[in-house]
Amino acid sequence: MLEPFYLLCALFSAIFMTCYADSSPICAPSDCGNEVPIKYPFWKRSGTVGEVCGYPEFGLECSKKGYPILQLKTDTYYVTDINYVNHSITLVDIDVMNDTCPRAKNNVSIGNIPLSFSNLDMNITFYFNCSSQPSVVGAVPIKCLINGQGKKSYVFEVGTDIGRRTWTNSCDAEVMVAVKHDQINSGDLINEFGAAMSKGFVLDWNRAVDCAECELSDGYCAYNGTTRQTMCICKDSIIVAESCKKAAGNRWTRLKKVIIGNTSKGATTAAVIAGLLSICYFTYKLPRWREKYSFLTKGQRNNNWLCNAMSVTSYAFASALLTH
Ligand SMILES: *[C@@H]1O[C@H](CO)[C@@H](O)[C@H](O)[C@H]1NC(C)=O
Ligand SMILES: *[C@@H]1O[C@H](CO)[C@@H](O)[C@H](O)[C@H]1NC(C)=O
Ligand SMILES: *[C@@H]1O[C@H](CO)[C@@H](O)[C@H](O)[C@H]1NC(C)=O
Ligand SMILES: *[C@@H]1O[C@H](CO)[C@@H](O)[C@H](O)[C@H]1NC(C)=O
Ligand SMILES: *[C@@H]1O[C@H](CO)[C@@H](O)[C@H](O)[C@H]1NC(C)=O
Ligand SMILES: *[C@@H]1O[C@H](CO)[C@@H](O)[C@H](O)[C@H]1NC(C)=O
Ligand SMILES: CC(=O)N[C@H]1CO[C@H](CO)[C@@H](O)[C@@H]1O
Repeated sequence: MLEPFYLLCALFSAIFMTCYADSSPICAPSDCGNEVPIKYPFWKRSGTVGEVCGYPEFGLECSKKGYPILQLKTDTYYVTDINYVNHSITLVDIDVMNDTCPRAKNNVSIGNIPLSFSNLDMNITFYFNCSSQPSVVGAVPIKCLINGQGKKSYVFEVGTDIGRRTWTNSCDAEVMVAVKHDQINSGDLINEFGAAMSKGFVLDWNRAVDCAECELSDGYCAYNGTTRQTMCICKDSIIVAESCKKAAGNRWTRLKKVIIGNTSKGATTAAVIAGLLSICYFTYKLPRWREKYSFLTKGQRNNNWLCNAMSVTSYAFASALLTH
């Protein structure tokens, strides 16, 4: 008496995992332990081997404190927010977070990846350890950065550093960083830059050129870590080269991938067969249950060629088993 029930339970989970799953498990959301969700097109680097679901450059490491970390061309940043509605991420330079008098080391630079500065940002330029005081009216040194030899440092909103060449010549280093302009409320940059840098800046992400066709066909862009080739993962976990719309051909290669998936071949195949058996059991042996659970077999069966075909072919097999 218990046996059919075991069977049915196993079956139902199996069906949902194979036929009715609406996204690939390798595109599953993740996080680093804090409240920043990591979802497509971002992905978590740790523990990822082989295929990657997302944009190659959008892989995030996890810090010990639970922040996702993004490596840009010139520096490393904590990701403190990812806005999946507006397609923007907030980054804070790892070296400056919670530092009241931070000393930026590197120019901010995005490099050749599908990110761009948000219009929430402004750029500020630091001139560090200036030996002579350039003769610019109103230039006030940053108090907390005056060093032992009396060298002074200055900060300006980019474009307001009058006499730039003078500064460049008399200072040891020039560094430009981005902050959010709403963090510089009173225009008092000298006192507010520390807090502003701890709040970071915002980048918008754009659709990766290589991924356009895939995403427009409702797929997830992915790439093969070994060959570095882009691929497209469709909603039913099937992997195609470019577009899910073009994938109508070679059904059988795709079917093979669904069944074998990422689990062991034997177990999955067994689960699939079990799942199909349970469909048959419900549909043909228990009319009352069939009515109750008709939502399982009606719409979805019709719009999923794969499951539909598999159920039908296995019906003969199943009824043979059940009538014995
Ligand atoms: C997206 O941006 C708009 C305009 O900048 C803003 O009003 C909205 O709140 C943002 N959405 C979210 C979810 O942050
Ligand atoms: C910065 O300070 C905030 C608030 O105190 C804290 O939650 C966060 O973990 C700190 N970040 C780092 C990197 O220390
Ligand atoms: C930052 O960029 C400026 C000019 O764009 C350059 O002169 C300076 O050396 C750079 N600073 C660092 C730390 O690379
Ligand atoms: C800040 O600098 C970057 C890189 O030079 C530039 O692309 C961006 O447009 C600048 N942002 C503003 C608000 O000027
Ligand atoms: C500026 O001076 C401070 C203190 O002497 C030193 O730690 C720092 O490395 C100097 N910065 C540059 C860019 O030379
Ligand atoms: C990724 O590339 C390797 C090496 O060519 C290949 O063996 C593997 O099957 C590829 N993975 C996918 C999902 O195409
Ligand atoms: C058979 C196979 O490739 N199994 C892998 C499935 O994915 C996990 C991680 O998500 C790997 O640890 C397995 O090796």
